Amino acid sequence: MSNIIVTGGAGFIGSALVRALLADGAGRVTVIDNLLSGKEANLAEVRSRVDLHTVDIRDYAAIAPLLKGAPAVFHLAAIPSVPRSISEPVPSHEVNIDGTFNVFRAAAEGGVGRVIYAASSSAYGDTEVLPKTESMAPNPKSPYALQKLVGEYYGSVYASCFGLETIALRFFNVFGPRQDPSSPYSGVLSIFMTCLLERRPPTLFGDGEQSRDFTYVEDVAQLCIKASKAPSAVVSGKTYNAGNGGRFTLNETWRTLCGIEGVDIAPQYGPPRAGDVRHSQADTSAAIRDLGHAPRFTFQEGLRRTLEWYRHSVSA
Ligand code: UD2
Repeated sequence: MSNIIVTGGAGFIGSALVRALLADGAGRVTVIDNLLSGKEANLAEVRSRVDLHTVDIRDYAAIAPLLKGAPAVFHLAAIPSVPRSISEPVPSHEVNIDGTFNVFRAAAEGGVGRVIYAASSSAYGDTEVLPKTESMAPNPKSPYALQKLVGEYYGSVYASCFGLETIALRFFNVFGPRQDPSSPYSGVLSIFMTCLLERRPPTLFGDGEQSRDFTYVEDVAQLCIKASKAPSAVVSGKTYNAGNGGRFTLNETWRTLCGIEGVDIAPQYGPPRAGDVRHSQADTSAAIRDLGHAPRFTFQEGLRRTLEWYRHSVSA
């Protein structure tokens, strides 16, 4: 039986994609996840329709038989986080580069239909012009950014040299329900959510005027599915921005959240973070044109939904 595969499918974004695939008509989905940061609980409502394999993408012999003959592999497994790639460069490199190579190699050798690769907006680094378009030269500022870019290049080369259909989507600061707030490497919005609900000030690294194109997780999941269906002649071997197209500073984001909650809590400020990109905003026109990208959630609506999820789901 050949199933659609999601690596990292027990993670915050991966599990949203699994739910979206099942809603889109996939009978079953196979998840490959080492449960390092993913959680089986993220798949609770759909667990009976998911084949979960607790294996690590660093283990080629374990993943190759699972990928064999799959119509599509969504490769989301990774060790994310810019600061984590600086404090723990070895596992970050091994998973994000060696593990990603294993996925492309196993997909090519196993006759996979298409690999949809989760790339990162961090590949751009600091650009002089906003929004950031795919034709700009990448300029990675951290090990994580470089690793994710290498995965894009591998995807492109697997398309041109090995005849594997591939597509890379540069995710732009994805947020939403199930993003784990408990690690020092957690995404900033998951940290904001818990601070707000506990009435604590967040710590903003630097002046808080850095900006991000925060993208709601369900919009990213839908774009992944569209990327799996777009015509190969148009998209294979290419990279597309997977963002919302907006841009909000951390200061204004915290103020917006305080406004939604009806509280007034001044943030604290700390030193700037190494490897941090200053501003990030996606030009989404290529994804709209070639993939039919159509984000449904405004930033404010995404914030409201996410906050409600944390209010009801996170006790600590
Ligand atoms: C990068 C990528 C993003 C994704 C992600 C995966 C960019 C622009 N974005 O996200 O697309 O691949 O990596 O990890 O490179 N911050 C605080 N206080 C905190 C935590 C964070 O001020 O407690 C700041 C942080 O310094 C940064 C912003 O919030 O300026 C966002 O940080 P993040 O770790 O949520 O995500 P980022 O932008 O590194």
